[in-house]
Amino acid sequence: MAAHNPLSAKIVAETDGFDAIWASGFELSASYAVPDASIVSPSIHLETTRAMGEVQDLPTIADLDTGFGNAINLAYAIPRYQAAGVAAVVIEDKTFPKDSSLRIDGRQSLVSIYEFRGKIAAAKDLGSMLVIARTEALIAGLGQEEALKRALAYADAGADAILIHSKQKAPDEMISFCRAWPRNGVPLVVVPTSYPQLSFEEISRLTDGKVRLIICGNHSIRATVAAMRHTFRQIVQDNGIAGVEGQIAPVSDVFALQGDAVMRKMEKKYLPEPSAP
Ligand code: SPV
Ligand code: MG
Repeated sequence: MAAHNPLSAKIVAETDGFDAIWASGFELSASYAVPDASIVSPSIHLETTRAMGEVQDLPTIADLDTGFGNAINLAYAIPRYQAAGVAAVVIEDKTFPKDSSLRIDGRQSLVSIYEFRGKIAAAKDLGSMLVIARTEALIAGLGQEEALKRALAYADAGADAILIHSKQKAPDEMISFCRAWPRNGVPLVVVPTSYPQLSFEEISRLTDGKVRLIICGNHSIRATVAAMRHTFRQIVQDNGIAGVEGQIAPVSDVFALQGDAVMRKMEKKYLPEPSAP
């Protein structure tokens, strides 16, 4: 499940049923109210990813987009994300600066297979986390043959898994790619934002079990936006805050998410009463 800050990561972790945090570039960009187009600075990206890991224990999958430039930029980034404690990184074969895959008429240009293999090699050489190589061939409209060619080359270059992204409203091209994928030893990853009609079980069944990771790419920020809008409108409409009281989290819940229990223990231990010896 996607997260965009430590609070959302913590809420993902406390929801029984998710295996990992998706430190989504789309969500992080949206949380700064800027496009998902390599605009958020790498230092904010790294710091937010690190801070997400600090408050909960699920593995974090870092969305490194294009790797902040070429293979050299990525080579410098990888040890920093390793030190930040991430379990896996996703790198995509778009040119830097990237544009959002979901954007209608977005700028979708891809680097050469040769160049992207260098990025996979850098990520594998300089870190020990899993490297998920993401091809945007279907997003760029290049078709299944190109997507398979790229994905096979990325698997040969050492990628631990392949993320195949599609923004078609029907899941057909994703399913077709997965069925044609010949490397059962290299699992596939999907982000079903555009084809939400399939359950996770259906995705697994329709892809012959080759999809082993399903990323809910933006459901944390979209839930947040919808909830805030609803609450704010009602407050204005009611000309008061009483009406939303039963719909929003109690302050005690927010205290709990802030780790109040831990601070109380520390207070007892490290802040003795003035009268105590
Ligand atoms: C993200 O969540 O940042 C992703 C998935 O990369 S998508 O927005 O669908 O490209
Ligand atoms: Mg992204």
